[in-house]
Amino acid sequence: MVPTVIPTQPFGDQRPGTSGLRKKVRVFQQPHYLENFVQAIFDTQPNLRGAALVVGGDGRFYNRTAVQIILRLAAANGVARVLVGRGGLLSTPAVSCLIRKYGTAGGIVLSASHNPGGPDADFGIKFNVANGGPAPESVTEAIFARTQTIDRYQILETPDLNLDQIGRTQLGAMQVEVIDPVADYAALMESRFDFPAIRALFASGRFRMRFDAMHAVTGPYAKEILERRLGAPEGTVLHGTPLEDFGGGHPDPNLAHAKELVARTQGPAGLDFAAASDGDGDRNMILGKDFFVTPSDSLAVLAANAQLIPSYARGIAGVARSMPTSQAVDRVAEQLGIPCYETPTGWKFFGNLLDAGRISLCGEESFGTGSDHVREKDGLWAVLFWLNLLAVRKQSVAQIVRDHWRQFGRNYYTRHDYEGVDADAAKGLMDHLHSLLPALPGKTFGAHQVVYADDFAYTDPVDGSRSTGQGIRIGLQGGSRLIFRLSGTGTQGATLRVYLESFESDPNNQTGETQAVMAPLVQLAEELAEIQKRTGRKKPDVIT
Ligand code: VG1
Ligand code: CO
Repeated sequence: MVPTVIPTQPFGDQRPGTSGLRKKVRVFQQPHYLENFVQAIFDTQPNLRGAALVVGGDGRFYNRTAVQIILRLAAANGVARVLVGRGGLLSTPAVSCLIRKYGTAGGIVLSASHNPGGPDADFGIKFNVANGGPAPESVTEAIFARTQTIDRYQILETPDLNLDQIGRTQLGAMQVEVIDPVADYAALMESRFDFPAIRALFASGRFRMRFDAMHAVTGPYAKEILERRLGAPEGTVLHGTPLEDFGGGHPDPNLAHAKELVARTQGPAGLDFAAASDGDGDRNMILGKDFFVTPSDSLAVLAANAQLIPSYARGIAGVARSMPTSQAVDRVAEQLGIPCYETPTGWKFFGNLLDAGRISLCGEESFGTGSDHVREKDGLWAVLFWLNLLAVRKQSVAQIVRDHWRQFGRNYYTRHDYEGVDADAAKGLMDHLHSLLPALPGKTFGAHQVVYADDFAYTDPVDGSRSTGQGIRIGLQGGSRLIFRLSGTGTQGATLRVYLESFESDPNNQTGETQAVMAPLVQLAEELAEIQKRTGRKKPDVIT
């Protein structure tokens, strides 16, 4: 079958952000828009010719259409074989698992993660490389550069394939294999954790949990792993059917968007454990009875307890956290005598460290936790880690975290997001902060003395690549920090993220209410950044 060559013109706006190219569905629906971006991948990654590729997405609106288009482009560009999840579904960590297990040259993930789905909502596409992780900046920049000059793409003009039936078909010379999206991933999880111990926890009948899949991709994964393989009662998984619009909700597992789940953990009849994941299954939220575990604390607790888990019985090599993530894990690393790396926001920066064996666990404050088992953050993996921990330690979530604070100190932490801010105002605010930086060190604001103030830059210790302009970092005496960054995943205006962290080593002062404890730092952030004056916003849209 001879590919058709279609003339096209560049779209100016195809630069991938923190996690791939994210735009409104309507933008992706423009003629040639998706085709251009995918052709740019093939044009810049010649190793995909004759190779295998994994393709799948989180099931949101436009997922099915996009998968069909990508298959036709892949066939026309000489890809030999594509593994695609049934119904076009694959969670982000499952894509990573499949790329690694079957040694494919890469994968294409279709998702806008935690952003809403539907014809008027968001869509996204991300290219992952052969290690299973998001493409490094050098690759995403090359793809972007190609989108700026592209003048044609190649496609097969064929009818849609049936993606709902497992099995092999041909598309021109390319083989398409529709696979069970869950099986390989579930087997990987079973190999990493003590499933018999978790099964016994459920069988005891004294442990009550719910997992909220938020009508996104993790429903089928959680049902298979929690309810079938681990014997949790049917109904443990809530909102387990993936829907194109996520049931109208916001598939973002945090205190603001998973209110219903949080409520189920509260009061005398509250659940012992609850968890949720996001649109594409790479995020996690962990709740205990009357207790919320901040993602930063979760990473620290997992690192401190890793040896209780079969896959880490012999210890962990090192840890990494994104810059805005709290420093809780730093002190665990210090005590364990292992390295701790601080990377820019986005999972792609963990890839080299994981590949080089320098770290075993890593995480982000944005509900992302993961390890060397794949090269993406992994929501269900984190939930299973906690379940394994609860089964072994036989304590509640709250007891485990409070013990941790007593031993290592508590990092109070909060993130304030201002969404859909005028882009120029946001840029002005960051420029203003920038201009303050040189004079800040040594200055005192109320009880706070500034120790350092910089614009975070990172040199990858493995390949020496450098990333600059990764967010404003202001360190205060005593370990508190203020961080300001603009989001790289939004699809409308700018989103300002203000990250605040305050350290408390005294066990008698570790039970404060987070927002109350943080009030002075919130005020300092306002004073320095002039948020109200510059954005017109009196308060953040989302507090996590
Ligand atoms: C956000 C988070 C970041 C995360 C990224 C992708 O980016 O802050 O930590 O890696 O989303 O997550 P930003 O640039 O909007 O702050 V997901 O679940 O898309 O893959
Ligand atoms: Co996600």
